Amino acid sequence: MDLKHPYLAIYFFLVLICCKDENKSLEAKQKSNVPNIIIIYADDLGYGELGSYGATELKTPNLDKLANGGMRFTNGYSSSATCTPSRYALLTGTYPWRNKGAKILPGTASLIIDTSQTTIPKMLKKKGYHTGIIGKWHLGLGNGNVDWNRHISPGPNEVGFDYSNILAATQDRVPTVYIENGYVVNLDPSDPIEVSYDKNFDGEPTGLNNPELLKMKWHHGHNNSIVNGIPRIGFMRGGESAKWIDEDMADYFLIKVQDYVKKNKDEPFFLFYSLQQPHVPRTPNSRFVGSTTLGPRGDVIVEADWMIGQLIETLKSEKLLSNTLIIFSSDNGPVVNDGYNDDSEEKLGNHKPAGVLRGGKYSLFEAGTRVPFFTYWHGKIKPGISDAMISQLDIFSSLAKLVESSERTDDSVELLDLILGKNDIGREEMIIEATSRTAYRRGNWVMIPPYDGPKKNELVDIELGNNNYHQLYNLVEDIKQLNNIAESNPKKLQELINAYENIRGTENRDIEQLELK
Ligand code: NG6
Ligand code: CA
Repeated sequence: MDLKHPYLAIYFFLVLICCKDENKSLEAKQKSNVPNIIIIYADDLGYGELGSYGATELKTPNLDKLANGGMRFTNGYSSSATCTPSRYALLTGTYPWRNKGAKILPGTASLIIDTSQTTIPKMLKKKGYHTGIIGKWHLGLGNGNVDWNRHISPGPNEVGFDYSNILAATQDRVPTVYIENGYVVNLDPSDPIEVSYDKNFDGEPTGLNNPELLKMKWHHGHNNSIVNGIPRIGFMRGGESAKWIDEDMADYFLIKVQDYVKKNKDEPFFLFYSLQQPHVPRTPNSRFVGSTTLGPRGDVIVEADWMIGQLIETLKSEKLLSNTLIIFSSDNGPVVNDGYNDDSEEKLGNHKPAGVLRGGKYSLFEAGTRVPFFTYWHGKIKPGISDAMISQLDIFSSLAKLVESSERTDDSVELLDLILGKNDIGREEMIIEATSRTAYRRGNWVMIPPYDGPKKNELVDIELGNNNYHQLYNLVEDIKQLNNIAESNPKKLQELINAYENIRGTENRDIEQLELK
């Protein structure tokens, strides 16, 4: 620029001021135009558990209203058949098998999301969102050897959440306390918490040794420390005043959710409402006990449904409903007996948690990862049903597009138009995962490589998908995966193996090829 020329310099100065102002007003406009975003994430809710997905033995009116009033996906998937990997993938937009740490974690595990890694809340924060997580975390906390009596970090607040109020791992794992922004809630410093997954603390009762103290009996695992009459995984001592009451947990988180919405209603907010139901131990509040004929497992699904109804009422009364995009899904498929004798098997009756699908939680068959998945935006998304393939991985890039962020991740396909019901084009292929094993879906085809290990987990009564030969299914002709057509379709099989290895690498190939006939 020739600043020797005074008029030219003034001109550029004016242009600069103008542009700055324009940018500012654009930013302000964008801020008010983007919707609030709420992801509601159930824990172990299967494909067949909602009325809108065909359930007949229990009623889920609030979730059905959203599912039927929005885009309901029949081919919506979690990334994994267990919790931690699915949550990792959802928040980071990255396949869980790329991170060796993304497997079911004990309550003392370190944080598995790198604090320099991109996440949905980080991406949204850059676009002016306030971000919060309320409910289950299960992605690890700290860097090893957490002192539960001090500030616990890194955790959700270090990977993008402005506000967090969480349970560290699962409802069945210690520590059984709420953690708000890195601090254990209601902790009395004179009664410090100690946690171990290796050995019990001297003199403390356990589920194994003190069955007389139990109000819920364990079936497998779950026989360490006893909290609130329920035996857990892991040992814990102290922190008496901070221990949660399981039957109040849903109300506790709902109140936090409602407070969060009210407090942040004037700015765009992103809320990850991470439900603990219907994971074990199933502990419905007394208001919901007996609300189904299915025992506690059915009752907590109805409880969760009621909580969502209350959240919708709050959005309505705060006049936020038409400016809030809601995404609902589940972290993995269903399991009936996951370690406690809670009548769930005895009272299951005609309820089919997995719907028509084969397998369940922990399984490479469809029920492991194909889950309820719908989007709702009052007045914006036209009600519809889509058979297009969508993974929870895709939420990252789709939300980025929605808020005009240029961030994308390699594994996350941008499917904003599908999510908003503007087209019906889903992803073409994906890897699914179940306890470190992976399979591949493309179009209507799914290929499961050979795996060692039991065909069935007898304790939870679920077929895992393991076999010593390749499996190939056409999901449109055979949604139940009963006819393995690998042998009669060698070309198709090879095509899928190649495509699978293209993404997954050949890491598993030696075992797999060995078994390939
Ligand atoms: C398993 C637990 C199961 C559940 C699961 C995690 C035993 C025998 N089983 O190890 O009860 O807690 O881990 O579930 O301990 S998830 O949904 O968080 O992945
Ligand atoms: Ca789960």
